[in-house]
Amino acid sequence: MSLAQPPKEFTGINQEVNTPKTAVGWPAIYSSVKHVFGAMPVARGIKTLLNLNQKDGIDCPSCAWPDPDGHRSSIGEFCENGAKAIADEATTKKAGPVFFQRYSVKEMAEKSDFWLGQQGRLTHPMLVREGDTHYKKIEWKDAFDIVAKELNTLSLPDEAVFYTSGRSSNEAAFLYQLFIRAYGTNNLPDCSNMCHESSGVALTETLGLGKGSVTLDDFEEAEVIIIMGQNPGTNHPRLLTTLEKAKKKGAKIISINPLFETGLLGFKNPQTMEGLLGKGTTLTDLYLQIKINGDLALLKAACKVLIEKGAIDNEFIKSNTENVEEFLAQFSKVSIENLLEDAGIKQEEFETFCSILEKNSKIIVCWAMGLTQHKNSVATIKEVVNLLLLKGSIGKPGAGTCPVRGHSNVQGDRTVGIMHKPSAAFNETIETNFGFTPPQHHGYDVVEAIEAMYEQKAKVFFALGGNFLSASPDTEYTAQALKNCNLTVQVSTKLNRSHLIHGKTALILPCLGRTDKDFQKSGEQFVSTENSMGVVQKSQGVLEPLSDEMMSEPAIIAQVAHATLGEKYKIDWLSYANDYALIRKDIEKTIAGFKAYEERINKSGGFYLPNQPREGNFNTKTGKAQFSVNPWEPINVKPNEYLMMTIRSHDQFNTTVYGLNDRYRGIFNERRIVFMHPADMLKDAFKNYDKVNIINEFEGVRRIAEAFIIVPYNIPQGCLATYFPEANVLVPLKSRADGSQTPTSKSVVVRLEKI
Ligand SMILES: Nc1nc2c(c(=O)[nH]1)N[C@H]1C(S)=C(S)[C@@H](COP(=O)(O)OP(=O)(O)OC[C@H]3O[C@@H](n4cnc5c(=O)[nH]c(N)nc54)[C@H](O)[C@@H]3O)O[C@H]1N2
Ligand SMILES: Nc1nc2c(c(=O)[nH]1)N[C@H]1C(S)=C(S)[C@@H](COP(=O)(O)OP(=O)(O)OC[C@H]3O[C@@H](n4cnc5c(=O)[nH]c(N)nc54)[C@H](O)[C@@H]3O)O[C@H]1N2
Ligand SMILES: [Mo]
Repeated sequence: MSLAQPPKEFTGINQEVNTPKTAVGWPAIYSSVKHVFGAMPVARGIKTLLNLNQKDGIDCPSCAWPDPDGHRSSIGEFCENGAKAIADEATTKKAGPVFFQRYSVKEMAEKSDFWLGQQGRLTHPMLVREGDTHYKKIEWKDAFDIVAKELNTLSLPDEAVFYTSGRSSNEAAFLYQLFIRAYGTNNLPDCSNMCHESSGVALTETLGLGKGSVTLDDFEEAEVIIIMGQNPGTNHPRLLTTLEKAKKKGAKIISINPLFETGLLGFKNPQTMEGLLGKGTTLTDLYLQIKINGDLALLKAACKVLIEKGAIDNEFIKSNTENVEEFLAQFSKVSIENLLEDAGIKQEEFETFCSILEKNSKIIVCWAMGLTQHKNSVATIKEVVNLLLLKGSIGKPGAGTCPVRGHSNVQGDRTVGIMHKPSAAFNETIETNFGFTPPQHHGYDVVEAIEAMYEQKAKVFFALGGNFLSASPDTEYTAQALKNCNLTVQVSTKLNRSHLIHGKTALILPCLGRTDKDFQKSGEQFVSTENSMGVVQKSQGVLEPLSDEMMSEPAIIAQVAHATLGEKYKIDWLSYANDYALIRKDIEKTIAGFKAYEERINKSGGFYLPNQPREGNFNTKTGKAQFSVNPWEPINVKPNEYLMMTIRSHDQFNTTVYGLNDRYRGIFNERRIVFMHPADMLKDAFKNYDKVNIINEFEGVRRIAEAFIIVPYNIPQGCLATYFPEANVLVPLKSRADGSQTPTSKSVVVRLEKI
């Protein structure tokens, strides 16, 4: 049995065929209450919830959707899944030294991800060495010495890899990258490489900034909002409130998704009487049930129609864009019928789609992982930009790009320097401000880091948060990569599988989370984060930490830096840990847009970072927005194969499993399932709930995910869906998005074998 994957045991599926037509409402309130008060005493629960997403409160760690700039509801500016994230972090259960004495590493690895997450907060630094069966408690000082010694004995700094997950604060992330660069490497893979990297690349190349261009206010002015490849009912529930408002102001909502996701169909706002007692608001006006990866074909077809009908903004195109001639020239050879066939969209629905686009010009396109995790993701997102440019829908109120970020500070981490490909200008600023020459050559991203560890070119793996093993593709290969390391270090709040599949020596360093109070020498600290729309805001914990032995992320990083580099440079590492204002001061010196950081962050609600595309300015080489030509090439799927997407259930946060249900999709008590169209089941002679193994053979390597249950579902023919991380073993490390290297976890070619 492989211990790198969750156990292959069934928990007993229960499928509700009639899935709900509205999201949230009472069931969501019930679920929030159950999770929060199941994990902690009532007073602690109430205190945490009331502070969530309030100005000066805790920035919810669950997603990066922004909070309203103006009024915030005093009874609760949070959602069901925010409540679950908080319950997970603010639990009073502890996984301390006694817990680690009780369970060997092997015993823990045999447990499910759900079980691992239920064991409580990590409270003490723990160490396991080669040959040990159990993690043992270690003093902090000794832990820092182990890291420093290992880093200082490597022949080159590039033999170390430093991962970041998107929950870290700006302060922690800035200090971390400063230490890593001073140490001498750009090996800074981060969760973004598996997430919105494709958006960053596509938007930088076309519009000059790798971030979205809209604010929440734009949603109230928009005429059309397109939601592509995103399941906000589960992953960004507060977006539903924004959509409801937009809808009431007359916006048309178009959803493009292979599944009829409940959250996109209807919404019962839990903060209004009407929402709780009435029928709720119907959200989507036009639902296009696209085939997996059909988006580029659909967008291209729509561009062709808009051009033919003359429904484009010639004035905008002329003054703001480049390459339009090349872009237009491709359409003589483009066949709409073929594109629609590939996308799986009916002619009639396509015409409705085009007529909505034809008549309106204030268009916002939102997207998430359904667009970013394919081979052609960068091209697809560039096609989104093409469509918006044709309509003049960028840089004006009510219109623009909206890549909806995942982790609550994934955008901020990048802004403050977590990047494996720093620009020459960035390196220069580091040199000027900190007196050392940072490495100029680029470092590893996630997939390159895995390869380097596998090939033993990298020997130390350090993670600031996250669950690298389970989040990464090709689980078995990644497991071997981690096992090959001399040292793996995890700065974490909760137990996960990356603690159990580890290097020859491994450390767990327990840190404070967003909900925890953080006292340092200069007094109580706060941190700051940047949301999906570029608003930087304060986050302050309100709960007493469960143990005196937990350290904050900035303190851990400062200590590691001090132990490793000592006085090598004129940087007083430990002073940063005493007072985070000093880190903010250095962020202000180094990163554009943070002028008067300390003053502005202390103002209620925070501040917006500059965003040129929002103003209609494009920081590309020529100062113009770029049209691009993105050829459509369907993925080669043989007759006995399927295209499979790996998605999130309603009861998980990435690799953290909160429960076994996926309520909106009608699935209860099971995660090892594969959604399949009944006609495909008939074709392959499968019956409901048959058990299968799923196989991928990319580039001749056989990958197998054992023991899944077939669930009949309304999904396009030829397409399958499974949950991440159970199916990550099938995602080939070498199958990546062109231009961004994001693993193609939404288009895995597989076949099924009955067991
Ligand atoms: N509660 C909760 N909140 C979260 C997270 C969580 O796990 N739980 N994760 C956070 C993170 S890090 C992220 S990145 C976001 C993720 O947020 P999402 O991107 O919404 O998450 P996924 O479950 O990956 O959903 C992808 C959606 O895209 C659709 N899809 C898949 N392939 C295609 C395609 O080819 N075309 C189109 N048009 N649609 C497609 C799927 O049917 C699904 O609805 O959420 C963040 N928020
Ligand atoms: N097949 C497939 N794979 C995917 C995806 C997919 O859709 N399909 N999605 C990808 C995406 S979008 C992402 S973002 C990645 C996510 O990859 P990661 O960010 O690496 O994974 P998470 O599951 O979010 O990490 C959870 C762990 O973070 C730690 N943690 C939580 N809060 C804190 C904190 O405040 N500080 C610290 N130091 N640690 C903390 C806890 O120990 C917890 O166990 O996965 C990617 N992998
Ligand atoms: Mo993500």
